[in-house]
Amino acid sequence: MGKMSQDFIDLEAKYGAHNYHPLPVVLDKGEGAFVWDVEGKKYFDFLSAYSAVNQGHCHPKIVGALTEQAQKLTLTSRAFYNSSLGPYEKYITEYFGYDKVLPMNTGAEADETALKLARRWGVVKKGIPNDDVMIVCCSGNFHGRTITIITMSDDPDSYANYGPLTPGFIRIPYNDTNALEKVLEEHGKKIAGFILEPIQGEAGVYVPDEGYLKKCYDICKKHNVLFIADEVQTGIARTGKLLACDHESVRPDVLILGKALSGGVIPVSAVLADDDIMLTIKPGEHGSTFGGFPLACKVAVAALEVVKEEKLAEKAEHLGKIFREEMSSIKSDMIELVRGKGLLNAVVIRNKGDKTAWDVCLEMKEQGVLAKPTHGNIIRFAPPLVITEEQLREAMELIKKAFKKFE
Ligand code: IF1
Repeated sequence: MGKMSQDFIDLEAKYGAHNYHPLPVVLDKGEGAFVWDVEGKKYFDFLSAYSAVNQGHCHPKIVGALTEQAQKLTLTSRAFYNSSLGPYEKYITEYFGYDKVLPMNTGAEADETALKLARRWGVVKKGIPNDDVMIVCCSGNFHGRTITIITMSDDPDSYANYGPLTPGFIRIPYNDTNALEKVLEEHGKKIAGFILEPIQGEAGVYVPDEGYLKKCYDICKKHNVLFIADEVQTGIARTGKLLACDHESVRPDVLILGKALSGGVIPVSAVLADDDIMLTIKPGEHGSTFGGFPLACKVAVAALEVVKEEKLAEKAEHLGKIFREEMSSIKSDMIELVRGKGLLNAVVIRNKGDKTAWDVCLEMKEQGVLAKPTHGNIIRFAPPLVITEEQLREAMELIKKAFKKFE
């Protein structure tokens, strides 16, 4: 560990909350698929800030949009109209095929907004008594860190010892359409929505069975329940299609986006829905100071244009296949299985003696590839979608060298 890196780590330890346990590397610069630490060492970024930098670090077109708007008008609040929001709203609703967008900032805020929309629709449109309205969620979920969102979690690290949680949620097993059918048969009348990740990221890139999304969608329609897709991590081309739901041609009733909606430049999130749902929230009933601010509007348009111009979904599809083939060819007794879709992949690690996934990540760091374990033994591999095939193959060689160290 270089002295400069240690100095930065010490500063964070002394002055910052200890709510993370980062890999011991101090990043200072990013460009495309690469990041550099303060000592100038170059790494392949195989986390992409949890799929927020799909377009690559500091994409010139996105940064250009940011810097140009930043010198003109950054924030007006929604107390007034502005010349960026309407064009952005038109662009993104046509881009994803919905009547309306409600712009927010972080993924958690977008998830909270989706939950409020679903509950509001349930009460005013489905006629569910206000105090009875329920939302169904899935075990293994991750939708953010607010108190209502952690209510849905079954991970004690997320929900434990934060006091009383929010009523109104039923959790069922993920990837189990019978469980959804059963809960809607029994309680469907008071259920407004079913929220899920099309692929569970934090749970370790848990890809559900083929047809799961479509079956869930059909069951929801049968019971007049909104199908709410949290594509904060799986959206924006990450899984080889614009949205992970596109793999099964499922159109969510409520679509939640975040992360790469801004290319990782500033926090931008959004909820998309049609008028029947979106217009149940009236003026003054929801919002946010920065929601849809001019800077976000210009950055998000640029970020979405990059996805199309650079065919990032097609790239993710093609390169993801290469990644899983190459990863599966590594002869290592620490590799239990490889799974994923597009360039959202994970390797389940079998401990070897006292060596764990964390040690593999430390060794990959030495080789020049950055990734981090989730839930202890699963390493997520998610490079920026702008990585070239040549760069991917070069990174694979470094990953293979890292695993060889444990033979
Ligand atoms: C952290 C996890 C991933 C998300 C989905 C909503 C949100 C997230 C599907 C909330 C955010 C981030 C949070 C980040 C690490 C990362 C993460 F490990 F926390 F669980 F990706 F899996 N829906 N996920 O994945 O969006 O409010 O963060 O903008 O450090 O907590 P946010």
